[in-house]
Amino acid sequence: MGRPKSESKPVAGFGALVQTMRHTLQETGIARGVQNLRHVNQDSGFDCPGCAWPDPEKRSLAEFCENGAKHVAHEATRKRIGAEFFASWPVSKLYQQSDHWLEQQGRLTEPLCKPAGSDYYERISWEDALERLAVALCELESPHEAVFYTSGRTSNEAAFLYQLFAREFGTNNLPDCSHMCHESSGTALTEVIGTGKGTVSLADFEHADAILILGQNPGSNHPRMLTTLQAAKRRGCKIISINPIRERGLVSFANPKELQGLLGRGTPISDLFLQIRVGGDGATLKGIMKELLEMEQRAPGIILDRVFIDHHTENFDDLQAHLQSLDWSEIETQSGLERAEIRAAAEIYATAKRVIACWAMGLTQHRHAVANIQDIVNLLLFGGNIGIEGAGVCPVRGHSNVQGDRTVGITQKPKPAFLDRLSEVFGFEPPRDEGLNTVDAIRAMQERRVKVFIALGGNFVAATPDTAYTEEALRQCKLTVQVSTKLNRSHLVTGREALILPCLGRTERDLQNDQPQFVTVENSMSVVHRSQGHLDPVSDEVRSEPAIVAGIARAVFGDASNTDWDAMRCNYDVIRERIADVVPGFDDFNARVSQSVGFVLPSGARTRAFETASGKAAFTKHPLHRLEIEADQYLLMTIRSHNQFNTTIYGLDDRYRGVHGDRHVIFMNERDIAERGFHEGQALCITSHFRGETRSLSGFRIFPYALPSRCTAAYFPEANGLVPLGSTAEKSHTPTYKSIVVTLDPVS
Ligand SMILES: Nc1nc2c(c(=O)[nH]1)N[C@H]1C(S)=C(S)[C@@H](COP(=O)(O)OP(=O)(O)OC[C@H]3O[C@@H](n4cnc5c(=O)[nH]c(N)nc54)[C@H](O)[C@@H]3O)O[C@H]1N2
Ligand SMILES: Nc1nc2c(c(=O)[nH]1)N[C@H]1C(S)=C(S)[C@@H](COP(=O)(O)OP(=O)(O)OC[C@H]3O[C@@H](n4cnc5c(=O)[nH]c(N)nc54)[C@H](O)[C@@H]3O)O[C@H]1N2
Ligand SMILES: [Mo]
Repeated sequence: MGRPKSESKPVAGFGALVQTMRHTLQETGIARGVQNLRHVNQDSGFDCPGCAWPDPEKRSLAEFCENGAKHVAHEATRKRIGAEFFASWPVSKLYQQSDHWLEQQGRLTEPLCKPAGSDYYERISWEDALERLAVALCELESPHEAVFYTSGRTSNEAAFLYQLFAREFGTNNLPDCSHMCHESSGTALTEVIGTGKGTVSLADFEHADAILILGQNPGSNHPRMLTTLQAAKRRGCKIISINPIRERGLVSFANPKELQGLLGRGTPISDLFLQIRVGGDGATLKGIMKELLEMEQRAPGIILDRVFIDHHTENFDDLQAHLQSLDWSEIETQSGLERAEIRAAAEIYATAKRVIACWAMGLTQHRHAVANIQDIVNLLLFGGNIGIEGAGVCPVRGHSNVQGDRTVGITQKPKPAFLDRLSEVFGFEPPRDEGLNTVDAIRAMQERRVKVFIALGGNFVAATPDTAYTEEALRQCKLTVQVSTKLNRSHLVTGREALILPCLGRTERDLQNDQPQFVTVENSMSVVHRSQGHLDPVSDEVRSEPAIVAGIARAVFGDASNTDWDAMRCNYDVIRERIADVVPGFDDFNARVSQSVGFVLPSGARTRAFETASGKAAFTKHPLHRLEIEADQYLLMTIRSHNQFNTTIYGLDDRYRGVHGDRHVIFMNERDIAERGFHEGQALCITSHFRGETRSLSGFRIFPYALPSRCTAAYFPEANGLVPLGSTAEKSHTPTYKSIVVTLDPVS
């Protein structure tokens, strides 16, 4: 079924080492590079900005992966751009450049302003920049005309100050990248187990008998997870992968930290690979559960954990009746699998005493994402696989602090108890009405209900759906502000006036009043720990994110705030004390975070004390959704290559999938290609269809690939223009980036 021909070759190995060296030498040079890598994920060092996979308690000297090394090398790059660069590059000309080119220009070094009517960014002093921002905010008729976006690299300290500022200013308009990421996981889990977070720790992977990995490509996006999986495999744990693509990292892994690995000898990862069709997870999971019920009928009391089900769950009978009513042929059609494959998964599950389920964007970015994730929970509850050692749910987060940002208050829908605490501690009445999520914020800008857009990190215009519409929406604003480390597309699609406020990255030393500061982050398994950079800052002008937010607050409130913003800026211990006052689980924050491994935030689900209304975990039944595409239509998923961090493009190759020198490709099954009379390399126009609306992008070349029939893939963010803004997941409102209905036409 097409390429890649080298599918059997393990990922990582020597190649990973070569790439680490290449990016490090190219961006930072050897001295700065080595100094930097020495501190990644170490006790006194900084948290790798690559992903949210936790660090083991016993760290090795090189606790990073090839892609982590790329992220830090590109942040710590010696290349710099300031006012001189922007004097020779009008915004309209920069806009013509590719994301890859923009990334290569280097770090932003000074505050910049694009005045109304001008096509150029110019230098502006920090004082003037903050003053302009304050004036624009204070001129608004209502605080709800401002939107405060956050990307998940932001530290707990900066995020806490940012939400505090937005709420004291008077709005809950705090959308974040999580709306496009794991929102579906949070929504699904909160409903059924009473917490929106995962329930496992890294140590649980040492005890699991089986691990399910759904909709995730750890070989590229969470490479350190492969070391964990390798260790689990070596002690006999079974791994089941569920994915429309046989991602090579899920097939075999050569650990570059071992001699065997360097020599290219891999450890097989998956015992069973279920190559489902796009969106087939619900059907697959229901099939596995139906099979388990039939096994239980044949051997009662062996398969299901009846004691757990009786004591700790509700609605089991409903789900059982629903599963029994389903038709096997429908399950096979909708999952794209044969019953024997589903049975093989059920058999692994049935013989495992402890099971962990991991998932990422392949699950969350679909219309029925919340239901599908709840089916994962259903499956785990069958065997009592929550709240015991070696078992549980593991939504694998993307951005390195996306989970922490939420914990400290970045959300448009804060809980009343959180607002009550904020009010008591800071002495103001925070707004109670729900704010805008990411998709609604775009609509509000387009309709001019929002006039000022501020982004604490990220690349809003490239990450969101419907690029043309979103660009137009941002252009309606009076002022757009980006707090950033590096140039990206969101600096080039501006409101009438625009500001770039350059900030320190994770790798850099942060001094406030000559005192070194550190920040904290929370990883995917609820461990809060410190992060401290050691490199000289890229310029004297860049400021830390907490300092920038505190500066904005000072400029807006003057002396009218009860909060001592300067005290928090000068000493982040003070911010942490306030976090401890407001957010449960952070008692003795400063003392506890000084321990090298940090501390784990409490969660009832981890001990089966489910914080749901009934105190029980809930089984839920969801209809078996039929995929409805017409005879000439395909499903398109938008995925990451091995050489990008979200919208940041490091290179044009996708080594594990065999793509070189091009990102405008569409992966297609060979039979589908032949059926249409297409050929490899042919340029296609892709048109998406949603509620009678169409969106088209041209110039995507065909790359034959082993995908299920009628399933196709293209890269994020190149294909974002095809994602309909209105096509979002039920309940979580996450854009359906992984199931876009498209037609394909040759470009004449
Ligand atoms: N190097 C690197 N690391 C990263 C990132 C990066 O861009 N680069 N991004 C970070 C962020 S923010 C995130 S959220 C994570 C993302 O990490 P992933 O979720 O691994 O990233 P995606 O490329 O979106 O891959 C999704 C996977 O889902 C599969 N998939 C698509 N549709 C379906 C489906 O219907 N069912 C199933 N079962 N599978 C499906 C795809 O084949 C693919 O393997 O990684 C984080 N880490
Ligand atoms: N089609 C499609 N679209 C998607 C996805 C998909 O799978 N398919 N995935 C979605 C997901 S999971 C996510 S999380 C979003 C990501 O959306 P965002 O988080 O908004 O985007 P990023 O590309 O991660 O942001 C990169 C920019 O962040 C800035 N930056 C980097 N480090 C720092 C820092 O330390 N501080 C500050 N202030 N700025 C910094 C740099 O300027 C860089 O250009 O995209 C979503 N969009
Ligand atoms: Mo993400």
